Amino acid sequence: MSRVITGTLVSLFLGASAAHAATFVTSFAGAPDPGAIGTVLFDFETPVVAGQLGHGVTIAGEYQIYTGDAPPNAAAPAGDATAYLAVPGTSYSGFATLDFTGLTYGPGIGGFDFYWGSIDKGNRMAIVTSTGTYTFTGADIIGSGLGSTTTAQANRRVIFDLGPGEILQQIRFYSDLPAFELDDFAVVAVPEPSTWAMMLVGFLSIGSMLRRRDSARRGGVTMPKLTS
Ligand SMILES: [Ca+2]
Ligand SMILES: [Ca+2]
Repeated sequence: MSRVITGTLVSLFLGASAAHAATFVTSFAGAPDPGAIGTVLFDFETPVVAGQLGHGVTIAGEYQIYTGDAPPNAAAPAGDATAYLAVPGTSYSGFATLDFTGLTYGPGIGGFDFYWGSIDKGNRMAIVTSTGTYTFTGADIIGSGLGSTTTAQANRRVIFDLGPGEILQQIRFYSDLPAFELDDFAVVAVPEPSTWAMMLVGFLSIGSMLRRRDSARRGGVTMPKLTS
């Protein structure tokens, strides 16, 4: 099964069953990036002007966009030769905030994923949503190999899911060590009501068809005649 389908199913499953909380779902080994699950909104190839990342999302705080290694401030995510985001980018520690409150993308975000380079113990993220603030550290994602700039273990595509009706407001990226590096931030759209309605109609049609078939089969059976 393709990762995209798996990711969608994971998202649908969690969306239907999880509590209203941002959740770390899973991650895939990188070096290079195994590829986005959702639609890439930010690849950081376009210069950021006045904090505008695109799609109504802004970035503020301490960050730099680099291409390639930038010692001692940042290292390119393994296998990534393109521009990427580094926090803080020019100092030892700091944070940057992505603000999604002005998001203009589609029907809303049901989950998101990105390629996280050289996952460090000093890396932390806070996901601020309509239901609360949820924090994750590099150690929550991988148990060992922290900070490696080359291994598949420490360079991963990480996937987060939002609960039903939960609205993403901000993601804050922190680093107490240089640095928090990421690229190709992607989102999975919340299924539109019309999509759910079509799926429901489909299920009901199949159910109805099976009931009719079952009924016809029972009606068509010749019962053995009882003779006295
Ligand atoms: Ca890029
Ligand atoms: Ca790092």
